[in-house]
Amino acid sequence: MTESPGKTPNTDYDVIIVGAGFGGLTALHRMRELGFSVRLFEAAPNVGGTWYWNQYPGLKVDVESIEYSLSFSHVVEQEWTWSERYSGPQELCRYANFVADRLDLRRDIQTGTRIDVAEFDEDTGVWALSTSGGETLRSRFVMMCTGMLNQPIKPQFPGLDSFEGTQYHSARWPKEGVDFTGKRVGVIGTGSSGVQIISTIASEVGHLHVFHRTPGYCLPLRNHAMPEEYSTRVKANYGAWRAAERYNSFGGWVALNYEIGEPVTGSALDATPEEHQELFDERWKSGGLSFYNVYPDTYTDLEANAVLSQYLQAKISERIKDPKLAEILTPKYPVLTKRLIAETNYYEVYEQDNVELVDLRENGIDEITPKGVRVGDTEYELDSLVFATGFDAMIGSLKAMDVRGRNGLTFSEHWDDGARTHMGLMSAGFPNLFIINAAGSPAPLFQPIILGQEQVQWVARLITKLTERNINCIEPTSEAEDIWGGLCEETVTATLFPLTDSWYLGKNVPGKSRTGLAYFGGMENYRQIMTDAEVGDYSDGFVLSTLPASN
Ligand code: NA7
Repeated sequence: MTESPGKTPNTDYDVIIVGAGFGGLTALHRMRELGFSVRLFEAAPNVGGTWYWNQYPGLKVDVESIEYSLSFSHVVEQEWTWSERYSGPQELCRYANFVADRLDLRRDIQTGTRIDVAEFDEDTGVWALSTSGGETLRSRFVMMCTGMLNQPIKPQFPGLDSFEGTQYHSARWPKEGVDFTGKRVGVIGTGSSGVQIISTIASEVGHLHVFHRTPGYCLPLRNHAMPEEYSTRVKANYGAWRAAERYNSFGGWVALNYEIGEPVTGSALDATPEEHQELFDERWKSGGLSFYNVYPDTYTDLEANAVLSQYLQAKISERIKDPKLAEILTPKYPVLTKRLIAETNYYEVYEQDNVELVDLRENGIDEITPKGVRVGDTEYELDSLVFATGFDAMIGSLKAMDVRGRNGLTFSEHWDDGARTHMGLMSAGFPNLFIINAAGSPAPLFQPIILGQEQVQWVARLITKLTERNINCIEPTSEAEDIWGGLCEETVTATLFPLTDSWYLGKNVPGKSRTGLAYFGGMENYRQIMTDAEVGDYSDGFVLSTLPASN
């Protein structure tokens, strides 16, 4: 092992990274560039993170692939070419593998190795991480790149384990695929995962029962092969494109596609109905999630939001022939307050004779039986049951891990009543441990790859400065966590998001608190807060100390 600039005695690495998604690969590359000794552990057999685990039928990334990609390497940007406008998990994993190989990251990545326990030693300020392979490795710093949508949730319906057919969760799909030909299949959940699965398997199954509770705003993805001309043009101007993406205002889901122009900056209420129509028609035609970048006040003003909600409700109703079904499937809540769903021919699926919608709005699922699913007096007999019921977002992956900070404190305990972080980057009681793209950050409302890159850069500069000054321990204060939780609450209250139950607010998990889950103040403000902390030498909300060397 090479001696790095800040090598702590009796440690194996300066930094251990957990998770080989895009955040983890970014962190590994950056820390290595700076000369730190670093090792990345990944439970899955290969890199790719969420795209390794989520390989359900029909899955497509809902941000253009050319945008949903890493921007820190000119070589990677120029040498990789996307085959589709919106790629599926296989291509995203091929891309992650390309990045790992091209940047020679693989030699510092240990796949197929879960971190079972991470334990902080208060005397030395060093973390000891025990792996599923039986090793224990010590490092000064830990970067948790475990993802914001990682820990699947399955509602605990009575009789869940009695089902005699096969069960699947969208987020843990078998790599070899599932053959549903001629089978009676039930899908529970109609978020992005459920909608994409339903649209894809409907033509293959014998009979499909969709157990449907809340209708979402589902919009055509309009995926197609990547035009060479477009790819060449973006590559020639990648720098400017990335800058536009980084400095986009509220939503941050820049629709960097060739069919639409700049994001709109004015109020929906100042525009005429004709202007609304023209803008929305253009977005509709363009496809994907380009509606995230219409009038900014659609996020904050109910009247402005209604302009867009009504447009999309009408578009959805138009696509459904049966008026009763149209009524059930047309969303009523303010658009954008729950994630838009990108789909291909979703509503049209309900015209098929083999597809049946089970309306759960009034009465939910009563139980899972050995033969299927019972709702009220009706038992739906099934061969297979698909749970597309989402994630314990933002906090789930760390709560599920055995991470023991000061006095053995775990995230499960510390975040029992909401996420407690300072700036979505660190938690009190967990010194020298950094969280990327998760709790307390703007991750749900910004392009997570960009956010991850900026957080990694911030952490990398911090570790460099500490090392130069021989400071070996940093930790936020509990008061700073209170203030950050308050700011998260203040920023979300200023928006329309609290009007709708969603994973953004933890409302998809019974009993979960929304406190501190995410920062809703926009990426520009978040970036300024990160800069201020750095310029202020981390004096606000962090405690820096030097512990004796652990010889
Ligand atoms: P989501 O968006 O959280 O969707 C979960 C779905 O599961 C949603 O339709 C839920 O209905 C439904 N659900 C959850 N629990 C139940 C019960 N008990 N009964 C019936 N239906 C239930 O998860 P996805 O995996 O689709 O997408 C997550 C993100 O991944 C997505 O936003 C993209 O960013 C990518 P509900 O709406 O709660 O009524």
